[in-house]
Amino acid sequence: MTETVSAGEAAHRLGIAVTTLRTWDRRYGLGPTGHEPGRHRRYGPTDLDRLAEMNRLTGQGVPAAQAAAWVLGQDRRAASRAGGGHAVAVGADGPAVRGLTRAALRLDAAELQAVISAAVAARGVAAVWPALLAPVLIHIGRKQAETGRLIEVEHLLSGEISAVLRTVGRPAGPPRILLACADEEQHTLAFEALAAALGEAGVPVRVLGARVPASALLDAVRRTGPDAVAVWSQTSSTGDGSRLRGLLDRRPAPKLVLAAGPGWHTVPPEVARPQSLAEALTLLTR
Ligand code: B12
Repeated sequence: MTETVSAGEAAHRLGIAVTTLRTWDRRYGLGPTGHEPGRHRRYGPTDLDRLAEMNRLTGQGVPAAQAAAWVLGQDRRAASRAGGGHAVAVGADGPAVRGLTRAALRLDAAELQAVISAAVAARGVAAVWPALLAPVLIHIGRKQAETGRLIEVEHLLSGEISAVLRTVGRPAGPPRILLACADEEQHTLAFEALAAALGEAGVPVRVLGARVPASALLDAVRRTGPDAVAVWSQTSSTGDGSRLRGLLDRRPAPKLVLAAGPGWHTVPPEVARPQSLAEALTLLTR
């Protein structure tokens, strides 16, 4: 059976007053769906999602009437898409992940930009990447693999994420950390997030970006002498760990070499293998 909660519990979960909840119901029709007159109002998961969206929008300064119209309109858009459109199961992930996934599927660039920049401004990249951005990318990637479609969604979403991550300030000072994607690796977002999170932590970093041949990476290491080098591989075709050997063999070798991302295989044992943004941050800021 679907779990439903009382108005008091719903308000508590959203961090708003019960009176606000009742006002939204009375004025804008944002009450529990399927409510029978004379019975207590019980809010289900969809109702809570709608209210969370309403709360988020009003929290960003959108007038309540406009926010309600948007939330209710989104419901209608979702209903009209059912059957013909794309639905992505977001499982246990919360309403924020669902909302952003839907905005991506609608190719709603303005909404993507607004939501991602508000989230990053409020909570920082180190929190928003694992809680919101990575789950949305993973859902969309899964759906893309199932359908063979949605490449346009991946491109738009990636572009909007990159644009927001680039707005995070980079601290001054000589970078002691070098980040690069492996040769032929075009998936850059995780390292864009890592660079931004390091920036938030006040750590200067040099980022070489996508598709860095092993010889170019070695040249950059020779020229800049970083303490730590991290290389990202998303797919196994770019994750031949033996190519990291050159970094370990050069003298002086960087104190720390990281192979990050799910693509890596046959990685030399001296190389660290962080499994998350948080773990990479800990290793690099130690
Ligand atoms: C966005 C995206 C793109 C964008 C990239 C834009 C950019 N600037 O980065 C574009 C459109 C360019 C693209 C291109 C391609 N992509 Co693509 N893409 C993705 C997508 C949706 C997200 C990539 C990403 O940022 N991942 C990073 C995080 C969000 O995901 P994750 O690695 O799975 O996260 C896990 C860990 O890595 C860890 N983690 C998460 N964040 C971080 C951060 C750090 C620092 C660390 C250490 C760990 C960590 O936690 C997660 C759970 O374990 C993925 C789906 C996916 N699951 O990744 C497909 C995906 C990676 N792409 C895929 C493919 C096939 C391609 C293409 C070959 C063709 C295509 N179908 O699009 C091309 C070629 C790219 C190339 N040669 O490099 C496949 C790879 C399949 C495979 N296993 O080989 C995936 C998995 C989607 C799918 N169809 O199944 N892609």
